[in-house]
Amino acid sequence: MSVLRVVLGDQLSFELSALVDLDAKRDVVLMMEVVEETTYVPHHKQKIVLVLSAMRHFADQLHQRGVRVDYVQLDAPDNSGHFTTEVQRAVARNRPDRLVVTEPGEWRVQTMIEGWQVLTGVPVEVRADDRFFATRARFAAWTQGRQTWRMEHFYREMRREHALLMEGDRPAGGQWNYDAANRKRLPARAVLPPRRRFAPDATTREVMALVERRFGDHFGGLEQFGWPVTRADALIALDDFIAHGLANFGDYQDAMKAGAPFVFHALLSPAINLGLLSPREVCRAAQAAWLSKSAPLNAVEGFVRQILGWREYVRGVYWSLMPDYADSNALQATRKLPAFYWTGETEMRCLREAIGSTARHAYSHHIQRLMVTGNFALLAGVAPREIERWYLAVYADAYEWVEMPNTLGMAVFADGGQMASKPYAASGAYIDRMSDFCARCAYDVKQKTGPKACPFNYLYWAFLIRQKDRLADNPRLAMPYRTLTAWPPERRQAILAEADAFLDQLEAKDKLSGVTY
Ligand code: FAD
Ligand code: DLZ
Ligand code: SF4
Repeated sequence: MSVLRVVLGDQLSFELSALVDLDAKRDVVLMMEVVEETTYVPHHKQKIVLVLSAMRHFADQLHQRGVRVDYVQLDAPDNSGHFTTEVQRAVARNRPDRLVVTEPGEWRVQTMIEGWQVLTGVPVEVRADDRFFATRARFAAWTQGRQTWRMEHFYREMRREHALLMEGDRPAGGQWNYDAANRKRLPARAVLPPRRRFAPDATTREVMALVERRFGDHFGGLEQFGWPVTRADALIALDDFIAHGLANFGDYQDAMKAGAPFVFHALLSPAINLGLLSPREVCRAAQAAWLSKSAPLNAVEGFVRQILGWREYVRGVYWSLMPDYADSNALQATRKLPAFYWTGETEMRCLREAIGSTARHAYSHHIQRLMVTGNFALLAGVAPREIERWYLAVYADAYEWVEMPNTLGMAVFADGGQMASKPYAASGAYIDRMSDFCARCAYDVKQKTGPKACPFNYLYWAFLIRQKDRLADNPRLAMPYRTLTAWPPERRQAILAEADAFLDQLEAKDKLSGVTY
């Protein structure tokens, strides 16, 4: 009985459910580099290099363990370019009795796998992805009978279930959540830790050349590539973060600083999402740092919440609500994505910084994604699908199961409140409070209207005015709507006109420049 075990590009874990009962004498592992995956969105060049290089290293390590790997390289002469046709070809080559695969991270790929049995004539077994703390079924059970699916409630169950940061049945330190302590602005003289980056080895350099040759017109640069592409390097990156970043992670989690895109963040999502690190070992390493008193509880709880809470929760939301979720547009937003998301050419310094680090590193941290690029798309009324495809393309850690709920649910409120209790809409004052961007911006964050006024200011109020029918009843927005009601109608009209003029001018400029992807 020989089994063909399919390992997808983000399933690079030796403990993968599709590999647990592998028989090295009889079985074959199939790995496929296919152009369909490298181009279904115009991925940042670093993301393609990361995935392909990590796949090649993983295949080498399987070889070293005596496993037979049928590896299809992107430039192989007969490569058909699609998962399904490559699986058909591999079945013809290897003549297996069965196919085994771990459930994929994207709906799109799941629908492909559903066709494999009929197309190949070989039985296909799809196994749960037990690298996550919660299976899809566990999340679905949690949603039963609940009107709202708040992350915090799910997170508490996960803490209990996985005994992380617990003292018996009580949360460590007596509180479940220390978020209130985690919103400090970075002091001007704060010393940021140097970050452990990894120089490309021969395999990565080979993939870089391939990517420049085949995808040279894709977004972003390769010069700063420093992501770990093996488990060994990913473990070094984890140790480095625990030793030098974690202690301050909590305090400065929301802080932004020009020229310092990483602040105290972990930079671990690319490795975790590929499978090089397990979320369990990352959370345990953080807990151990707290137990050994090398990091305070507000930092460790804040960090564990991102992984045990948010990461698991967004995956649950994705699989519970797909495929309809992808078309969510509760706020009826229709604008095209401004071209500066691809070029970084804007006078708005906060956006220039966030998009610049995205281009250089295929990374920006959560608050830059949520409160700068996401907030602008929300306030400008960019069509959810446009901004969603952008996030999926530009970040090294982006896969639909995690990116889509973060974008549609958190950043642009396209799901109408399934995830967030209110839109994360903010004026320039928030960005000014949490960063040093505004001090040297062409716009003035203190001015509310006029040619020098920070666009986030009038866009924020125009957004609330336009969305009044949908949002005014939200108790968490009672205060700004009370403010708006007190304004004379002419003031509201003037704000709307100014916001429209700004956005129309942006659109007109984009039409002239013709930048598209
Ligand atoms: P840290 O801030 O140090 O956090 C530690 C870990 O927690 C991360 O490595 C990640 O595994 C997890 N985490 C933190 N926040 C989230 C979250 N909201 N959802 C899921 N996991 C989280 N994350 C992705 O992994 N892939 C994406 O495609 C992605 N797209 C996003 C799009 C938008 C619009 C927003 C607002 C957020 C998105 N995130 C995404 C979540 C978050 O921004 C990244 O996980 C984080 O910035 C990764 O950097 P880090 O490893 O330094 O994380
Ligand atoms: C992201 C990506 C890229 C760029 N290329 C490949 C590839 O050539 N082969 C592969 O197996 N996986 C790739 N991936 C990751 C897949 O897109 C990912 O496995 C699916 O989106 C399912 O989550
Ligand atoms: Fe961004 Fe406005 Fe600050 Fe400029 S002034 S950096 S546009 S928030």
